Amino acid sequence: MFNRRQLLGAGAAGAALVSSRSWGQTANMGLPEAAFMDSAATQITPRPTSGPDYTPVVTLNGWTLPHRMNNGVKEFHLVAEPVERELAEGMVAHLWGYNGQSTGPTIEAVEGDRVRIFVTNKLPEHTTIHWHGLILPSGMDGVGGLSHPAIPPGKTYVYEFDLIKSGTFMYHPHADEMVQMAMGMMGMFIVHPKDPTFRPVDRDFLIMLNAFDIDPGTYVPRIMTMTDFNLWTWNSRIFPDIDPLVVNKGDRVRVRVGNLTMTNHPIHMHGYDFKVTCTDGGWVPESAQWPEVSIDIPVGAMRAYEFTADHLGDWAIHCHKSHHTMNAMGHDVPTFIGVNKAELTRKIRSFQPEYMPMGTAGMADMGTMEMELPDNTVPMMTGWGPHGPIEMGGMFSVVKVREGIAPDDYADPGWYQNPPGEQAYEWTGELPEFTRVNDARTRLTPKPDSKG
Ligand SMILES: [Cu+2]
Repeated sequence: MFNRRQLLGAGAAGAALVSSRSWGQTANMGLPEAAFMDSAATQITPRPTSGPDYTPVVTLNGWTLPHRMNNGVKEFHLVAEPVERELAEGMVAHLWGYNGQSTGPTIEAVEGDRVRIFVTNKLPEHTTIHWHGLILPSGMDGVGGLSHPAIPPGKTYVYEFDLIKSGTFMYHPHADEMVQMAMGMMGMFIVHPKDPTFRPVDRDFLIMLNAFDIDPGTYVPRIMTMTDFNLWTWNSRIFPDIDPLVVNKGDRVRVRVGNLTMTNHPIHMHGYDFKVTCTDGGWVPESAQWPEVSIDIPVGAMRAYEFTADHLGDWAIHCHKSHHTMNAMGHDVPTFIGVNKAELTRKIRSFQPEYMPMGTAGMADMGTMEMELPDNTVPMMTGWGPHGPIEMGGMFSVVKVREGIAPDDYADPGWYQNPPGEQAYEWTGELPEFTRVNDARTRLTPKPDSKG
């Protein structure tokens, strides 16, 4: 029987049912159904009703691939194909992905399972899937030409292996890899522990770090870009449209972050300290864990960290490289801070009356500006909070810790109301005269007795 439990999932930001397509029924009789997702909304997977208990992962703006049981083997069907992915409202990218989306659906199984994964290639060129971090037979490793012949367009290959260890793994092509990964082909592979008492959590979030270089007004990523990407994404999604991480106070929370970009990302979460509990190599023993507030996710690696959600609030979670929390920005813009543009502005306005000088006092005005943008792009810095513009983009979201959130409820609870006395406020009393040292050579902190 086809296991439909995941098909009932309702998203945090609206429900989109998994639909299915048939792929040449005569030729592919006996293949598991290839589920298809047409929405970028987070799909919540219900808890398992048979087998070992585990908390299903929540892939932000993603979904878990349904499977069926066939004589004790868990069967999945991935379809590599061109997809249209909404990176944010107002911006769609033409990517390559799996089963209708980039990133591909999350595969979830349990330690000890045997899995059989059918991979149908609907791309215009050959592909493979490498199962990053999984311990498996050499011929199942998915390196085109090395492990097995690459899968030609229109063909289906079968991968089959035992899941001998639990943890967080990834999948991606290992054939024309540079192009296919730049086009968005990647996903996560979660193996839950067979023992439900091994490091259980109440909430388990999943973020795949990826990146695209898409010129404003265009749809297809520039595949030759190596470092100057202009869209830094989580699960092929950018702020302000990455879903929040909704948590009930007191929950034990795990966040698993994989990095298949070409640079490292220090993921910083406010309000908490936490410890790395797992890498794509396996679980970190408790004696080897140390506290952090930013965790660097190396290229081609995964880090999972855990914390207990004791602190109520809206807590930013973001990459600490400040260029990675911007959208669609150019890197060749000159710096104008401190430049007097009055004369220049007067001259330009004589033939272009609506000209606006920008950047002379920083770039914060970009966060509120309503500039005319080309089709199919998003502002560089954007997003509104309860107290004004957030001035972020790219790899940014919010951890929302509240009281009274029901188990498995991930609906956005809105903005946090700071209790009285717990919010920074304006000083409205007298301001003292500021003493400044005028000597340009000695602009150091003045001694208490020095006079300007
Ligand atoms: Cu980053």
